[in-house]
Amino acid sequence: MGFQKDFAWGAATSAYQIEGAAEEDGKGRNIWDVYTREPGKVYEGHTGDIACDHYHRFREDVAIMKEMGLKAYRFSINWARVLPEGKGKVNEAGIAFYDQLIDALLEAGIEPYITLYHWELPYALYLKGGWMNEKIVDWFGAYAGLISERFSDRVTHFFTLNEPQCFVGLGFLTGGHAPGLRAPLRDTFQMGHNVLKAHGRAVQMLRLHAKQPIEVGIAPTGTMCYPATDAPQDIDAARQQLFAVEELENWTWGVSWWSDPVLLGHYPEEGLRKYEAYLPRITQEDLKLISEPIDFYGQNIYNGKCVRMGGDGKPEIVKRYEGFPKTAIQWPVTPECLYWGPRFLQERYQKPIYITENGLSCQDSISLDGKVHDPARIDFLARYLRELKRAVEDGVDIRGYFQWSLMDNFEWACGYSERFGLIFVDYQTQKRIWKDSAYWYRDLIRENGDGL
Ligand code: IFM
Repeated sequence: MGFQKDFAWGAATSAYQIEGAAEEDGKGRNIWDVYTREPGKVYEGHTGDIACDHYHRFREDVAIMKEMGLKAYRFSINWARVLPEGKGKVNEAGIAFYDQLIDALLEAGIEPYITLYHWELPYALYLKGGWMNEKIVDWFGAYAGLISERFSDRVTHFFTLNEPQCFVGLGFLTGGHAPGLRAPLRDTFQMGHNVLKAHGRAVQMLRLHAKQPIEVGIAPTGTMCYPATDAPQDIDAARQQLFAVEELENWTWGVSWWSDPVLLGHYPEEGLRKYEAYLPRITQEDLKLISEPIDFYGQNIYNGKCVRMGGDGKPEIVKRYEGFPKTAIQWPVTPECLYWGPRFLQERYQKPIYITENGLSCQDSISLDGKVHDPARIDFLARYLRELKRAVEDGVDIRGYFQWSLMDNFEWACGYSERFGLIFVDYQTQKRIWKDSAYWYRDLIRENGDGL
């Protein structure tokens, strides 16, 4: 037994990271359009103004996906491209772009998976307080309604938010991402709560405007945990550690603080105690909205911590040995996280799972032979996907896997210095070159992962 026949082998991208066309056809600005212009914020002053020029080259990109044999493609809508002010007047040219993209995907036999929010907060809404303003629950809801209204005749899978951990944490707590604030803790908790309420409202609005039955989920991130040994106490320690809440200064990075309210209808007790002094008023009505039922659970998984049960009966993180393998962006290579992560998440949340992102950045370049050789990516993916397959074989209901990323793109504060793609993008010419890993992934999809 291996991956199910209709397993969604996919790749993912996000709007700001690939689209470019930052000021075309009536698009409004978002916080990244503005942030990237501030000196010193992004590596060598890079911006997403052009990025992979996907806005103009999407047909070529869909042709690549088709050749790769992708079954599914996860992309985000650039909120200010369809609603330049974030609300109110619709930009039909923006809608037309996504209409064409969706049609091209369907024609190529690729299932579109839409993410509503992959960090593209319209600047006009930011000026009104953005995630701090409770009205964003309705703004995001209206936006979700519009997307459903226009696209759900052809698209049946939607994710509300990508990685609230990052866009609240990096954007508003540590300030390394747009809009680059270090807001007081109390404000960040308020924001987090608004974010979750906005998710709930979006779920309602997606369904309300749907033209056919749709499936809705969320795509958070987090560092997974895996046990040091197969001993039950280490497994239990890893599970406990995965769902523990973080220390106050890192609070956004936890898994349970975001996912428990969505899936279980309450914030974790441990967090309510630890963060008490900073929390906003949380009502039963809020929790009901936040836990509006969803159909599946997405999780972005890149790495994990090795955990064992300590002598004091508390989970203990095992120190990595010197020279532990890591990717170009310095993230540890820990394939086990793709077995234990989905397993623990499904135990707790009881939903089908999609791995909504997984991948790595490498020091890719064009070799003398004109090709891009990336053995490290192939090795990484093979190791990780073997673990995912093991999870499937042990009964974890995993419906799909989205490799991050289809092509090299704008890696936020790192600009174009990190390459996460299966497809190499030469930013001087916008030429797309298949990396060896893209061929490898194509072959893997053809055999439905059997050879892993
Ligand atoms: O590029 C990002 C993506 O936008 C969100 N998840 C992690 C990726 C790699 O850093």
